Amino acid sequence: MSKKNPEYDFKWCPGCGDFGVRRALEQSLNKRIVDLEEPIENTVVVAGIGCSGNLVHLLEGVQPYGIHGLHGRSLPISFGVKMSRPELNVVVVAGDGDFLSIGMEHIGPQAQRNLNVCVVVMDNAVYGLTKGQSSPTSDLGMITSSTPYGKIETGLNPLRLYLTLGVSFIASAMSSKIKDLADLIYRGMEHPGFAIVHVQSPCTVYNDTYEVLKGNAKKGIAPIAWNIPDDHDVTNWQAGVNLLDNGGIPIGLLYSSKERVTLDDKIQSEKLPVPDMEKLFNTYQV
Ligand SMILES: Cc1ncc(C[n+]2csc(CCOP(=O)(O)OP(=O)(O)O)c2C)c(N)n1
Ligand code: SF4
Repeated sequence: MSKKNPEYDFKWCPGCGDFGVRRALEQSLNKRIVDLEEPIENTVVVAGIGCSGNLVHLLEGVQPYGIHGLHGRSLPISFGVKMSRPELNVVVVAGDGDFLSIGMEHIGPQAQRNLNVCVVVMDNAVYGLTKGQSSPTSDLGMITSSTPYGKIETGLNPLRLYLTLGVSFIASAMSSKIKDLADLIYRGMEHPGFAIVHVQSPCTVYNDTYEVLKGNAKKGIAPIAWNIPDDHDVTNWQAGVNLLDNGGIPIGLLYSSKERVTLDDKIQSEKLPVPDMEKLFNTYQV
């Protein structure tokens, strides 16, 4: 399982932001091996379906375990892994369509449980794999293959959503800033509880946002991404909300709270009994 599948020949398009996310994840996993002396087999990467989810097959170097599951169901699968093997380091990789559209219903419950996994969302504001349909994070009026007259819904702000749902670690990053992204993913994996690292990862075929994100002085385009100031209090939920009111895309650690107990710890401390499966089966069989 922790070997590459030679028959899976998917390739990302040149310039796809997901290349940077892959490199950053590899760096953060390698850092765990060195710093924590943790074998790579202790990590499981659970992937959704999309160009983004294909990352699980494209990791280079040492191979963690990987599960390429169902579209929108990366969180329930990671929940299952964590419940059976709580000691594992579980990383979810998903696209904005996968995580915020069909998979949206799972974010709230896992945030409430404070499931101890780290989610890396690759946001390109389209459905890349299925040829560029609009996604929840596509902007109002955006022309895509599914919105030829312009998208009629406003674009979702995922960072505001995560704060509202009670996610206990929220970071925002760009795929092109690999070192910073690797650091945030590392911290997300270290965080005791539900961590999301939301990455701007442009799709060079259907929605190339590199210039919009970084700006272009020669063309008079101001960047929409800006760095979260060093003095931002990451433990202050309201400060996080206020920061988002500035608009654009803040980059860095937005919120981190270790106050709430994680689901794994809760189960351990309450010493929940293992269910008597035979009794359950006899009770519920028809
Ligand atoms: C249940 C189900 N519905 C729809 C699909 C088709 N499908 C595959 S990937 C995808 C969207 C991918 O978009 P996103 O999650 O944003 O990832 P990206 O390809 O942009 O990285 C869809 C709709 C599917 N595989 N399974
Ligand atoms: S279609 Fe877009 S998201 Fe998919 S691999 Fe190509 S550039 Fe990347």
